[in-house]
Amino acid sequence: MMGGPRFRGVVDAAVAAMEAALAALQAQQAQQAQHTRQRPEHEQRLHDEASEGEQPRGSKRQRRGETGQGRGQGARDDGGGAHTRLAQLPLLRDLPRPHVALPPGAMANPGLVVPVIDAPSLEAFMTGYMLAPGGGCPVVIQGVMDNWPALARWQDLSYLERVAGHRTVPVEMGQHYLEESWGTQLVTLGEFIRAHVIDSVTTDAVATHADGPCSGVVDSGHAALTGGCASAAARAALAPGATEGRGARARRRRGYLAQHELFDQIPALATDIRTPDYCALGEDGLRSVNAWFGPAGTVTPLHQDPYHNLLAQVVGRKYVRLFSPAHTNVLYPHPSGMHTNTSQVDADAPDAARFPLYASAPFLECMLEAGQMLYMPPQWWHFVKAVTVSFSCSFWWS
Ligand SMILES: O=C(O)CCC(=O)C(=O)O
Repeated sequence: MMGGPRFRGVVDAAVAAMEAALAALQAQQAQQAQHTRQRPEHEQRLHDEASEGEQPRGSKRQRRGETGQGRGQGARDDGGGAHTRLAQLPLLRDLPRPHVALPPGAMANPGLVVPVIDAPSLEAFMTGYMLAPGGGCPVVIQGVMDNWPALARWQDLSYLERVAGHRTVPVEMGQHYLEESWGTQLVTLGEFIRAHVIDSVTTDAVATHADGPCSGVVDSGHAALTGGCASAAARAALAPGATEGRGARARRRRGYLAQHELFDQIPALATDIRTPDYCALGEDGLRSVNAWFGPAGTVTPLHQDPYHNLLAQVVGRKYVRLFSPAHTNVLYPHPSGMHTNTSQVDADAPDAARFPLYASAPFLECMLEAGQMLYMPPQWWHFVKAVTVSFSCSFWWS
C-alpha cells in the first residue's frame, strides 16, 4: 500500500462498475436517439417544436449555429454541445495562483536543494543515483520530458475534458489521507475539473483568509499584483452577490485525483507521455504509472514507498521534502495499522512537543517545475505539496 490508504483494488473495481453502468446508460440513450432519428418527418417536427422551449443548454448549441453550423446539426451533435462548453475552459497556466504555505524552514538553505541535472546516460543514472551509497541519491532530471505532448496538451482543460471528461475517476476529498474526514468520491473527470481544479483556486484563497494571515507564502509576486492574500478572481467570487457564499466555499473540501492509474484506464492520455528509459534499470520493470492531478495546496503526507520513483511534473509546480531511510527513527512512523509507511508528523506544522527529534532530521528539498522529474530512491521518505494547480505522473519500478 503506497502513499497511504489508497485501496487500489476496491477503488478500481468501483470505477469499473461505475463506468459499466454509464456505458449501459449511454447505450440506452444511443438507442433512444436512433429511435428519434427514425421518427417520421411530421412527428420529428412536432417533437422539435415541443423541445424548443427547454433549451437552457441549447443556447450553447445555438451559439454553434451562429458560428456557421446549422442549428439542426448542432442539436444532433451530442458530443459537440459538451465540446462547446469545454471551449470556454481556461488554460491551467492562466488560472489565478492562490498562496500556498510551505513547511517551516522550506527553501531557506540552498545547500539542501536536490541537484538538478540534464538527462544523464543510463549508466550515469544507475551508478550515480540508483546505486549511490546510503540507499540511492535523489536528483532532479531535466530534458527528458521535452518531447512529451502532455506538456502543452494538459495545460488545456478543454483537451482533457474532450478526451476524458466523461470518464469516472476516484477523487480524494479532504486535506490529506490522514485526516479523519478524508474519503474518496467517484466523479467524472469533467466534474472534477470544474469543481476542484478551476473553482478550487478561490476555495484555497478563502481558506487562507479564514486561517489567518498569510505566512510562508509563495508566489508573493502575485500577491503584490492582487493586493493581498486572495487572487483577483477569488475576491470577485467573494464579492456580495456572488452565487456561492464565502462560508460555503470555505467549507467545500479540496479534491485530489491522486495515485490513480489513469493511463491504463484512458489509453488516449497515455499517448501524451513517455516512460523514461531509466525505468528499465531494474529487475522487475515498471510497477505502475500513476496520475496526480489537483489544485494548489494538495498534500501527500510524509511517507515512504518500496519502489524507485520518477515523479514527472507536467503542469504547475510541487514542493517536495525528502528524508533518507537512515533517519526513519526520528520521523515517527505510525507504529501499527495501515499507516506504518507514513510519519505521524505533520510536516506542515510539526508538533515539537510530541515529536521532539523530528527537527533534528536532515532533509533535502526541491521545487519541482513543469518539465522536470524527481528521482526518489526506494524507501526515501517524501512529503509533497502542490504550490500551484498541478498535474504529475509517477513511474514506479523495481
Ligand atoms: O505528488 C504527490 O502528491 C505524491 C507523489 C508520491 O507520493 C509518489 O509519487 O510516491
